[in-house]
Amino acid sequence: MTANIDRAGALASTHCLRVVLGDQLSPNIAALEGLDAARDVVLMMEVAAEADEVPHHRQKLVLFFSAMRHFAANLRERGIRVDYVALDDPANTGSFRGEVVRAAARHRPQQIIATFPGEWRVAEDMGGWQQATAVPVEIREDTRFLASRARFAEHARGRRQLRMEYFYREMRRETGFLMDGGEPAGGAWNYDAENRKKLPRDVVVPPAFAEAPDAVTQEVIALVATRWPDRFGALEGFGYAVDAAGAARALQHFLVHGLARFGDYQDAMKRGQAFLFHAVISPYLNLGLLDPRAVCVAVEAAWRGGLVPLNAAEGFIRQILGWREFVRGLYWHLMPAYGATNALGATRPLPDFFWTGDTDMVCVAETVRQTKAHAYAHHIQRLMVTGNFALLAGLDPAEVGQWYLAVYADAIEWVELPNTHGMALFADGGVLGSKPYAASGKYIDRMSDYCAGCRYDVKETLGSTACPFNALYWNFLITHERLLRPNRRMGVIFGALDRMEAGRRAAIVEQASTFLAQLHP
Ligand code: DLZ
Ligand code: SF4
Repeated sequence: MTANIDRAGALASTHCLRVVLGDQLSPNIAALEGLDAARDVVLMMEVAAEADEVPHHRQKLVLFFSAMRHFAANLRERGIRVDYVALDDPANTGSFRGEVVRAAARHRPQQIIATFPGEWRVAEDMGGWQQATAVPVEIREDTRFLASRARFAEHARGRRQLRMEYFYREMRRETGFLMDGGEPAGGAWNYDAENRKKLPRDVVVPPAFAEAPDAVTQEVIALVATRWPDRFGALEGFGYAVDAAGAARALQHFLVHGLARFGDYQDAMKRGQAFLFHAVISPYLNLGLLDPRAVCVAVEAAWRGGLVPLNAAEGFIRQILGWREFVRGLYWHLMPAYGATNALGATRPLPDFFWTGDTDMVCVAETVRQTKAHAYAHHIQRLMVTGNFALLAGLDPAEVGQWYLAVYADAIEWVELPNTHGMALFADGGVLGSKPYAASGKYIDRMSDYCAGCRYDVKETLGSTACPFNALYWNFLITHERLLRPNRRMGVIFGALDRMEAGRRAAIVEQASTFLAQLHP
């Protein structure tokens, strides 16, 4: 694929160069507002520096590049000139900065217009484009979020702690989603307590959404296979939608097949079932193929139309209107200091099995297997299996963050970092969550069918067949006792630790340290 503009004709005539990044694939993206099709050019660039920033899963690379190519084709169909720099263009410098400079020289625009990006690192880079090109650069606020960065700052002002629940209620009031007059629909703001059911043994799981790759996607798959032959992540079975129409079909599939039971079973895990009742629309939301407002409208309509129960609609809208907006606001409010925190002083390197899946712990092996196969795992697998393991084992938050950013198709740093660094690892010391999400094997056993097929015994804490999560869990509490004991929400658990006999406590510490020592043979 080559840049298909008339270069000679473009010289001296371009009014604005409008930059659209890989996660800005929305027709209403701010940088395109006021576009003059006769004089403006849209710049899109596939660059190696972004593909290699972390070892992104190969399906994620395919998703980004194919979705970018479809977006460009769509703009062209609408008569808009697009200068598209493909990854294998021999002149490609491999970086945003290099490509913006080259494009400025090609088109000699009077102005460059971009939309504020989704990563601190890219925002810093963008801040240097004006100097590098000697062309005025306008960076517009990303209006696709329901709360602007300024709106979040207003929420955060004067608060000692930031909690999703209060922000979420403000957003419900402001947007009117699931509101009946001034009151929350059904009388309660949050039905989380009804979101934690275990799957019945005979549950019938709906068919997974998948679309066969079209010619454009097939070309990108071949490109990625050639360029990254050994990178993490299967290419076979790529089934993501790659444009807005496909993303709309994915949403429809979820509304029909998943949503009604999503509320009940959103925390459940089942071997061999990656998707269960989950929507798997986060990649589309985060690339811009789906609009969060439109998703909330559709989900609320399904409830008001009597198609799904309130706990399903509320649980889903809370993820979009509450959690997604909250973590994005928090990211921009606290970066760059936020990413550098390490409140628990965790320094252990990431074990190889995060990449290979080669471990006897079935819960971890299964989560990594699914991640490799689909560039996807659901929130409880990310939080309570791999995340919980990383927390309990004291894995270095920076390494863990890079892993999450690399392996999930929906991971852009604004969403990945707070979820990993704050929620899963407590590396922020409690800015985002009131206590660490630490759990023993018992939690995993309650929410999944993993333990039944595991060589470890989830009921045992000591001995060679004991579930590693159990000793690691108590060892974690013992290790961080000084920091965590004052937390009133941990009172019950420290009470249990206090009642533990000294000999057992010592044996648990020994068991955990033996296990940790063999993580890096
Ligand atoms: C994740 C990603 C990848 C793999 N490749 C590109 C790319 O080639 N071009 C692009 O514009 N964006 C890419 N992205 C997304 C960026 O790394 C980054 O997350 C966003 O630009 C932040 O807004
Ligand atoms: Fe995971 Fe422990 Fe259950 Fe095995 S027994 S699947 S290691 S929680």
